[in-house]
Amino acid sequence: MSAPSSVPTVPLDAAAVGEALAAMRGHAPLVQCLTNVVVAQWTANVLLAVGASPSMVDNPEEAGPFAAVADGVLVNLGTPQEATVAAMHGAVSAAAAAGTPWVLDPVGVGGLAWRSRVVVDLLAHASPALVRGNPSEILASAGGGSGGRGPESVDAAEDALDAGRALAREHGTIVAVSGEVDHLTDGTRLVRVANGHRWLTQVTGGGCALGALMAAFAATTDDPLLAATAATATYTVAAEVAAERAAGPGSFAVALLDSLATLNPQELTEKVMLR
Ligand code: ATP
Ligand code: TZP
Ligand code: MG
Ligand code: MG
Repeated sequence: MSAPSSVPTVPLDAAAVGEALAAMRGHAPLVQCLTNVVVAQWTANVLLAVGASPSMVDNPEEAGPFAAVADGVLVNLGTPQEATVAAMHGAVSAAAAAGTPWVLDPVGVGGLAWRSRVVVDLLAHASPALVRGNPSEILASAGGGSGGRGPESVDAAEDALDAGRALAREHGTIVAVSGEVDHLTDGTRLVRVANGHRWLTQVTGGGCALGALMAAFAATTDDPLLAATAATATYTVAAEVAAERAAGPGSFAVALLDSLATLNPQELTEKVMLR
């Protein structure tokens, strides 16, 4: 399968964010997810709803060959086993060789020693297009902080920003720090996305599915900072629309799939709050 052609690099503004959504839907990128067992189904549903094509190929025999034909790859460390870590290295090798963007979500690093070494090894293996995590995970990935509370952050996004910039520069990547306001940086430029809803924190995989969306947008957008911004904007604006129709986290999760499917580029451009 040939990789989808990318949209040209465009200035980072609200109109470019809407155009990136249209381009991503136009290509329906094949996104390989090596993700955790908690969020796999939710992640696949989010990708399908938004118009991408998920495939959870995460065993050591098939992960490399599949990454060679996928359009984007997600590596999420939420529930790592030795076999899936071997599969991650195979996928990262093949993605790097093919020039396919891969996204690292270092779930739970810092507080847990073995997966923290896995992150160091993966980052040494090849540079991801994007690293996406909560503030504690970004601090730990840059070699600092005290670790989160399992997959949850104990730090604020602003406090992880310097670490995020350093990590972005060291690996030539984009770093996305989640929170009430998402902070996205390439080590120089900074974009803040102020959309979202607190119910995203009460649906498991609220952050993990965003990493998969970033892989989808990175597959079809030349500028990875724009890809990260458009993925975040799509997810968080859809969350705001969904929250208007929902009574709590359960009905919100269902409504979020509906609003991801119906969100159009013009509405995204009108509602995104870039700071
Ligand atoms: P954690 O691992 O701590 O759950 P995460 O990075 O996996 O964090 P969240 O911090 O829950 O995921 O972020 C997922 C999305 O939810 C982000 O894009 C963010 O915009 C949104 N979000 C998080 N907290 C809030 C909040 N208090 N208000 C509005 N939106 C929020
Ligand atoms: N345990 C290991 S991974 C995981 C849990 C609960 C899911 C974390 O999802 P998110 O998106 O970081 O909130
Ligand atoms: Mg969360
Ligand atoms: Mg998380």
